[in-house]
Amino acid sequence: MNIAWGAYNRAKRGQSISGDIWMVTPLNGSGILAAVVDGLGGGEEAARAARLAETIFRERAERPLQELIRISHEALHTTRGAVVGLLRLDPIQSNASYIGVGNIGIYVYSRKPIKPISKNGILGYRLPTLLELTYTYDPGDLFVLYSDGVSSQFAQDLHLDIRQSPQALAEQIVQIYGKQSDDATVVVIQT
Ligand SMILES: [Mn+2]
Repeated sequence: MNIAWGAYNRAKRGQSISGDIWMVTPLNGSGILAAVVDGLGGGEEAARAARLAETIFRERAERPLQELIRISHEALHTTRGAVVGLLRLDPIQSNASYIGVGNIGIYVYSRKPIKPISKNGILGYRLPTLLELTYTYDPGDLFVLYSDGVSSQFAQDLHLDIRQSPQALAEQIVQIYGKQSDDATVVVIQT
């Protein structure tokens, strides 16, 4: 079964540059690595920190999640820092693994209880004891990664059509639940 995904980002009101960066990259064989990175502060400096983490994730996408977090933590010492949600999906094993550091949200539409959480911390400054959560998902489950510029209330919205395309859903969540006061990013992955 193929994975389909969509993503949408917009900068906070009055800014042309978003300090949030998202990434979805295919893995050798099967599966994807997805990330939402929110650089601290705003504008170009925030974006620089977030892009640095994204580059590391993209270039080493096959490596264990904990290693990716540790390497990016070292690399971001010279930046303002960033918070991150990092998700790997393997559709052959129906396996999902997640590590979140800082205020990045993840919500999973699934029949089984799949409720990953992020731990407090900041890449580049203070790494928590890493908590890697793994789950077996059901094909058809829908994963949503989002930055703190998006209200988590979307998950309670029964009027959202979660069967529309992942791209349309990502755009709709940002349009309805994005906060004007922050950069807003949503990545939707349909398994
Ligand atoms: Mn933010």
